[in-house]
Amino acid sequence: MAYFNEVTKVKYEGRHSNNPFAFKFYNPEEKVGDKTMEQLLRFGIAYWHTFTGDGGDPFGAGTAKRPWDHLKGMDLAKARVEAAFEFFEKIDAPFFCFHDVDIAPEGDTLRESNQNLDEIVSMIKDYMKDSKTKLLWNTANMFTNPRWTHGAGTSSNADVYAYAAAKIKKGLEVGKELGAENYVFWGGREGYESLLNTDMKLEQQNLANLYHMAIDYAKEIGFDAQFLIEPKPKEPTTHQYDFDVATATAFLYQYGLQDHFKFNIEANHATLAGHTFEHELRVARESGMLGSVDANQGDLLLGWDTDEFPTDLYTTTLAMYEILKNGGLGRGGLNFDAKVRRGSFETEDLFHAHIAGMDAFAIGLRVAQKMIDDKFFETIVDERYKTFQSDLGQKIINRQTSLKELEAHAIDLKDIEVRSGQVEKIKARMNQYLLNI
Ligand code: XLS
Ligand code: NI
Ligand code: NI
Repeated sequence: MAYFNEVTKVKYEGRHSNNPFAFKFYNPEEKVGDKTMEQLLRFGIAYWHTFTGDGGDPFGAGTAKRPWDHLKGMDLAKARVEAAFEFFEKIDAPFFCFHDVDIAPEGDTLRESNQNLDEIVSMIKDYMKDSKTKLLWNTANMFTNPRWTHGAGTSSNADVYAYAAAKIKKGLEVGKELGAENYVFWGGREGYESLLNTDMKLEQQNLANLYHMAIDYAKEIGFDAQFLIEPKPKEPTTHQYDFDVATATAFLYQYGLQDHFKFNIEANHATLAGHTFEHELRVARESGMLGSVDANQGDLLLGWDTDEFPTDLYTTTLAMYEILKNGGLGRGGLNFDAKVRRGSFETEDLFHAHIAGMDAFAIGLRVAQKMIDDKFFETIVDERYKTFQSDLGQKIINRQTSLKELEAHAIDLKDIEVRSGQVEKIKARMNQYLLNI
C-alpha cells in the first residue's frame, strides 16, 4: 500500500524550478569541496515528529491527518514502518532516528514492551535491506511515562533507575541490531523541579554511573556507535543537568566520561539556553566534541522548544561554516528534529517541510564553503588579532610573560590604536555571499 500517493520521488530541479515537490538547492550528487552534498549533509528523518506525532500542543488535540489514523497498537506501528520507508525513499533520506516508544507501543511490563520492540525492529531490519536509509541514531524515551516524573538516571527512586538502565541496555542492543551510527542520551527529566527536595550531587553521580555502565555494555556486546549527549537547559524539567555544551562538558570531565561522548547539538535547545546555534556548535567544535546535529529552529517570540523546520539561511550558513571547519560531522548527521506546524496537517506538508529544511541547509553549505574558499572570516579574524603576532603578543600566547613585564610595557603607553570591529560591514558582505550563490 502507498501512503503518500500525491508525491513521486523528490528530485533536484535547480533554483528556478516551480515544482513544490522538487529540491531547488539540495543536489545529493553535487560536489562541494571534495565531498558530495549527500556525504556532507547526512540528513536524518525524526520518526517521532514525522510518523508518530499528531500535531497536538499543550493546549489542543492533534490535528494531523494521516493515512494510518484508523489503526491501533501493533497494526499502527507496522503501518508507520511501511509509511516511513516509503517516505525515506521519496525524500531520498540517507538516515533516520527514533526513540523506542516511537516505533512500538509500550506494554504493561518492560518485558512486553521489549517483545513489541523486537517485532518492529525485525520488520525495520527487513525494510533496511532494500533501502539506502540507515539508522543515524536511536535512543530510549525516558521522559513521557509517569514513572519518569522525578527523572530516570537521576530519579529519587532506585527501581526507576533500574528501569532506565534496562531501557538503555535494550536500546544499545537495538542500535547494534540495526547498525546505528550513534546512540543519543537526551535527559528531558534529568534535572530538578526544585532544589528544596533534591540531592543534586547524588543525582549527578548516579547519572554518570549510568553512562559508565552504558559504555561498558556497548563494549561488551561490540556496539561501536558514537555516544552523544544532547544538551537542553530546561523543558520539561525546570533545570536540566545537561544545560548547554559548556555545562555538559564540565560534567563529562568531572566524571571521567570525556573520551566516550560527543555532543548532539540542537538549534532550538541552544536558543533556549540563551545562545545562538552557532555558539553551541563552536564551543563543541573547539573542544573536539561536535558529534551530530538536531536540525530545527525555535521561534524567538515563544519561549519553548517549538521544533520548527529550519529555514533561516543566516543560521544554516553559520552552522555549516562550523561543521565544515570541523571537517564534517563524521558519523553524525543533520537530523530534522522538527515538526510541521499544527496548522500544516496534510501529509503533503511533511514533504514541503523536509524539502524546505534540506534546501536551507544546502544553501548554507554552498555559502559556507564559498566563504571558506575565500578565507572570508579567517582574514577578518587574522587582521583583528594581528597585534598578537608581535613579540609581546607571542609571549602572552605562550605564557612567557608576567604582570610585571606587561606593566612595564603598558605604563607609559599613550596612543593605543583600537580598531573598529566592523560587524555591519561583515554582515553586508555575508548578504552578498548569500545572494550570489
Ligand atoms: C527534545 C529532544 C528530543 C531528543 C531525543 O527536546 O530534542 O527530541 O532529540 O530524545
Ligand atoms: Ni533533539
Ligand atoms: Ni528538542
